[in-house]
Amino acid sequence: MMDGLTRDPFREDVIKGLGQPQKAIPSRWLYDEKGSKLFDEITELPEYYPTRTELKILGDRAGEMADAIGPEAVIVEYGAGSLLKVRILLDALERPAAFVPVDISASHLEAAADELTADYPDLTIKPIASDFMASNLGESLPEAAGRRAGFFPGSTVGNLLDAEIHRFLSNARADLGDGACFIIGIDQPKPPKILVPAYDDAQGVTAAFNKNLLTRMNRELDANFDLDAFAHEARWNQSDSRIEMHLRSLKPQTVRVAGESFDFQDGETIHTENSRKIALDRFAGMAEKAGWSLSRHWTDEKGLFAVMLLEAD
Ligand code: AVI
Repeated sequence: MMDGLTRDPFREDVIKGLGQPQKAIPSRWLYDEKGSKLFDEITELPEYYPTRTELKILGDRAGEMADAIGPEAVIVEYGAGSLLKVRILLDALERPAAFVPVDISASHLEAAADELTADYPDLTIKPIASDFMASNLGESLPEAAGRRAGFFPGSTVGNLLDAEIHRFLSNARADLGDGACFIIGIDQPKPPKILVPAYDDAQGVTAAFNKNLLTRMNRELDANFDLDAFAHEARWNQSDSRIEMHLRSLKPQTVRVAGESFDFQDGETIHTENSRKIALDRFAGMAEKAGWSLSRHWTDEKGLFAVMLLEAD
């Protein structure tokens, strides 16, 4: 519970978001401890193809990625999540000099660093506890003979807005410096008959992940959401090339959150996440504006997912 003087960004985002004509809460609030566990479960679902497809691309093509990056590189992983992915890259690289995981959770980072140290005794590991959207990492990065390579797998870039992608890529360009490259995994546009089940699975794990936001508001913001009065919804928005997650009110109702009241009509939704599927040419344009060129990409047989290589201009 926050005192009246401490800023609570969760409360601020929720109160502002529920006051908009289309109620919306930024997707980063989906990831409390329970939410992060549920997301891990999602990555193993039969319908959720992105994680296993990206892992397969990395497994098959890490040698080519390592050749493109070159020897004695400093690898900077943004939002360092699954170490599984960076290990595939590290194993293929020639004498990687340093690994810099950047993550907001200090405890997550510590555990990650400990695990890696045991397996890569010659690698300098320098965790940075920071929001991956923050800038000014440059001075904290270790020096090395090779170049700096950003690594941002998982298609998390698809959860950001245009302006956020621009800020993120521009910051990374400034931090990684001239001569850097950047490896980014991005889910690709495809028919809704594949996309919708990936975000509305038969076992209901994605529904639980989405509804956990209501539980979190009940717990942390003294809200009184009735979980049975909202339904999970995954919608394909063709014009914006994105899957949207919503929580749909199943009846007219009033909910109290952090001392304020919010009315819901029957069928009204809270928009909780965008998962954009950004095609190669579109992403190339975004990268260009932030000082990067798309130099090549690797994909799977069906073109479901793409791992892109950007080079600093
Ligand atoms: C983390 N992110 C890339 C996931 C995605 O596919 O957009 C989050 C997610 N939401 C529902 N399922 C998975």
